[in-house]
Amino acid sequence: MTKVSWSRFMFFTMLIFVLALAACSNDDTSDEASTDDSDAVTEESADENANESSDEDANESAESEPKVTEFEPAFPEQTRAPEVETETELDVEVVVEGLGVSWGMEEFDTNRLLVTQRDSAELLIVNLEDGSVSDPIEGTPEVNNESQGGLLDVTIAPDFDESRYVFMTFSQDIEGGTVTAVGKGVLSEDEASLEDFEVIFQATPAYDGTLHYGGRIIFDEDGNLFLTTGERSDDPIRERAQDLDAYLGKVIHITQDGEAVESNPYIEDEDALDGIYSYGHRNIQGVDFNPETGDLWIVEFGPQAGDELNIIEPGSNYGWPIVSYGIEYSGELINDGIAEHEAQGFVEPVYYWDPTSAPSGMSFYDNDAIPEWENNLFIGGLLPNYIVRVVIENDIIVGEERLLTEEGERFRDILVTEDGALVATTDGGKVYKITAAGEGN
Ligand SMILES: [Ca+2]
Repeated sequence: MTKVSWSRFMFFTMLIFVLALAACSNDDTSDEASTDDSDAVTEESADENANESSDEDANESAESEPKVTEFEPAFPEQTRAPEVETETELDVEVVVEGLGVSWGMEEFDTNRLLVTQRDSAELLIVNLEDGSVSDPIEGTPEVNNESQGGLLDVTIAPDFDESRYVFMTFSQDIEGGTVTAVGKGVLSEDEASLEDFEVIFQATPAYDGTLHYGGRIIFDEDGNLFLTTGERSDDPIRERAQDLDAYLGKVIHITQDGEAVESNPYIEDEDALDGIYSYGHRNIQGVDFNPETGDLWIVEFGPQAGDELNIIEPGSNYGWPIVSYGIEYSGELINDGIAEHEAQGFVEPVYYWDPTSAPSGMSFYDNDAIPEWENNLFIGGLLPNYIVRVVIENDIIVGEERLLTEEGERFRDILVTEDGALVATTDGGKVYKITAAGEGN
């Protein structure tokens, strides 16, 4: 054997060794993440990974965990923004504990919140000043409360002071399975019941599953509702996120009677559903208007990694499940394993998380009580358990912070009160109130 061929032999031996190592590490990843396709399992997997750390990842981003995927962002600020830290001293108060999964809330009267209970389908009134909780309000709808279903979001009509209309979303049993539904009722003067509750919209088609209902609602300045849905998770139903004849995986724009808004992008298209506003979404559980630009922002729970923050444009396609910055829970690539959106004709997310931030409800801080927070975005994280604070300049994410990381709570919904308190509800049944120190009461 000549010297040259011996070195070639060694080269190929080493190559095989390295490839074998790479294959093993991929297998480790898929073993940890496999077994089921529910978010609960993803979240557990994220937890298992939480104790690993990587020196090569030690940078200035708020994310200290290694990436799950090998994807690169489309632009540098699209992920892992520099870490920022709140300088204002904060009071963090648990106002209420002992509730169930508190999925949605709305401040309907100064420092008094309507709070939904996902599993028991109860609607409660929480008083932020004295910590009192009302008896369940009568007249809430029947729900399917299996797995991720139940009573979801709640909001009030823009003219609530006169009409007393309360709008709620929930998962509803209908023929063929379950749907995300929107209903409304009138809150009685004694606040003890919702009267004349009626369903105004169902995000059809029904599907025989209990995952990915989306379910956030928010009013626009014209008094119409934006509703977010999920794509029902399973393969192949999730592909319906791309179809304009299904309300799955969509942002939907409807009137208070559940009719499509006249200016909707597909109102003239006979093959598309009139209520659709944007499509190609996975499971949108957070929505708010950016107070600086007036744009509608949403956060969608990704697969394994690939949670996205998106600015919603009417008639646009956000790519799921064709492209994603995440991977399957099994560790396999999604579709053709393409992450970049724009080159494929889809809207790039403003920002994404790898590994997951498990995003749920969100709210912009449209208040000046904590000046350094003004116009920042706060997002509840389910697991990892923290509240994400995002600093935005010209629609670019320039900073990220994780708050309440030591509480061990799954943060389900976020709200900013008229007084500027940041309120967070949790799956563990707590209501947190965060204020500048000394200004809580
Ligand atoms: Ca996307």
